[in-house]
Amino acid sequence: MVGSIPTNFSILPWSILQALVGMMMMILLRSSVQGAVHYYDFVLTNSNFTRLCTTKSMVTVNNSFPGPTFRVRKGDTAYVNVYNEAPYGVTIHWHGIKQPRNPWSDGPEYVTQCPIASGTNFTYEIIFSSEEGTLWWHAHSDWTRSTVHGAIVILPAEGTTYPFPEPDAEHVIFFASWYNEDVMELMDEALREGGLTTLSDAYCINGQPGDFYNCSRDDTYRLSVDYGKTYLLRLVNSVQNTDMFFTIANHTLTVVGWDGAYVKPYITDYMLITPGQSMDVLVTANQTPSQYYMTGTPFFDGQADDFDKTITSAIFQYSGNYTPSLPAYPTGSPGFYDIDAAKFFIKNLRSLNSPEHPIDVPENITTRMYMTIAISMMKCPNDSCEGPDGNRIASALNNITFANPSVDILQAYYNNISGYYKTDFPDKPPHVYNFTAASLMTDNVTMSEQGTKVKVLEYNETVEIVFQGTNVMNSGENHPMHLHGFRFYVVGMGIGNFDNVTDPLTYNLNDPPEANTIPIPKDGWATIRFRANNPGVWFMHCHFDRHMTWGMDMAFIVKNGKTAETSMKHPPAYMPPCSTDSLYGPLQAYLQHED
Ligand SMILES: [Cu+2]
Repeated sequence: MVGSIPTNFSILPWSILQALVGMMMMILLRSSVQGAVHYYDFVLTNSNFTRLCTTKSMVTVNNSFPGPTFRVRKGDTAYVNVYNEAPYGVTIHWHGIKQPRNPWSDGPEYVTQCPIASGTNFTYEIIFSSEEGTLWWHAHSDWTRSTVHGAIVILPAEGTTYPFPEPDAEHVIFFASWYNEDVMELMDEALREGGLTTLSDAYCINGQPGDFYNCSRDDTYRLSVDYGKTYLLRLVNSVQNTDMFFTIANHTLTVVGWDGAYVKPYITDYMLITPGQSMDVLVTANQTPSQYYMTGTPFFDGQADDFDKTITSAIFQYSGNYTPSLPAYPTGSPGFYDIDAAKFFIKNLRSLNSPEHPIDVPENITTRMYMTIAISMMKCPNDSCEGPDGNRIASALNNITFANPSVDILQAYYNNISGYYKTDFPDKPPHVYNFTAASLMTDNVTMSEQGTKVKVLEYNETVEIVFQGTNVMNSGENHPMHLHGFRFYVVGMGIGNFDNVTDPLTYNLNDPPEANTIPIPKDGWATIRFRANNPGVWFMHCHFDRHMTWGMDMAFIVKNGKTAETSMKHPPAYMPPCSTDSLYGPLQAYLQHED
């Protein structure tokens, strides 16, 4: 059974020593691990890619954009050896994989590890536990996620099957952004000047912008289908800063999975997927054989109107003999600003909650947090930044703008090294005001405080977080909040300021969906619950990269339980040292010290 699962990319040759070590580990692990063990090599290199008639050098894994998909079964373990031949330090995150007791391999830079320096390598141990469906991996340092990403397909465990009829075939549909310029340089410039970030030039499906862009038609991604067959499409959104609507002209979609958990089949004409989310959807090729566009359309609900207003496409192409016409365009695709369509889609997702896929929603809550999400500002020396009044544009959770420490929080916590983080992340916002008022530009709400603050949780606490979207800086928009180390239940969602008397009465505790990334509604709230049964250090942040780098982040420390099985694993023999920085070093800490 070991190594029996095919991969769609070539695995680089192992040295004899590595093979021997691997065999020994397999023998050792077979007694304790149920699933198979997989080994992959990721080589990060700079190479040339051309889109929109523009050629640039960018960092990818194994020279592929998107990077390799790997396929495992529920309960397997994978070892991924990352060789960093990029010119700067990088880390990789295994998005949505809980990594029980194993924060050492989670990946966010300066939270669980320091960057893998250029010219060195690091092996991640990825422990698949309850996840089933589609998840993904991506770089988690600065904006390298833009080009360093790929899908993870997690099949049902051996001897089990999908909770729906076996599809005839399956394909990954991977959304990403394309920038004509170097993304790291764009980010660097924006952060130095303290203003807005540059918009992307295109969106891509499986690395290709599609028919509606210059110089792209010849390479549009085509999905060949046979009439009468049913396909499982595994969608991932790795777009940098934008939610996407997905549609296939004339075809109905049945959503069956979200973030590596099954949902009750939901039939729809369109889907909404935010950066950070992955969704599984069934589509049957039951229309007149022809060509049909699959489209990825941006969804935007902010006031500033600053987003890339282009549409990516691919072609759902029937095999067989017919006279090809122009592909049909989806008439029911929601518009860029269709906030009702976005809300309607999210509200219809429910967990499967079946005997084979039960849920366990915490009911007796021991830790409650009320967390405001805001775009904010910080003072700049001589008011020299590009934000309003010469301030630096930032973002915050409970008014705290997260700063990366120069030694990662996990190492500082495990080795009891003081001075790199504080444990006073607040349980509620420091000021109460009308969070969703139409105009919120006064200094007492717009200025945030920078710090590296964590919230400490005892093992097995039951946690409820009410996220409160705000209109601070008149910049209300939805924020896809992502939690590492857990999958949480989304028990409620609404518009306006959260009312702690009436709004809990609307909670769904029967079949709330489980997710790792949830869009908090614009000028609204959402409530999540999880059990803190995974000891370690776990990052939580907005999955719009510009908001993440502006500081819309925090971390949880979950303490060990009383037994070895409820405690963190020991660290691997080698962790990347903190002496080497990623391209710009611990950027936010640097910014903090510039004045
Ligand atoms: Cu955000």
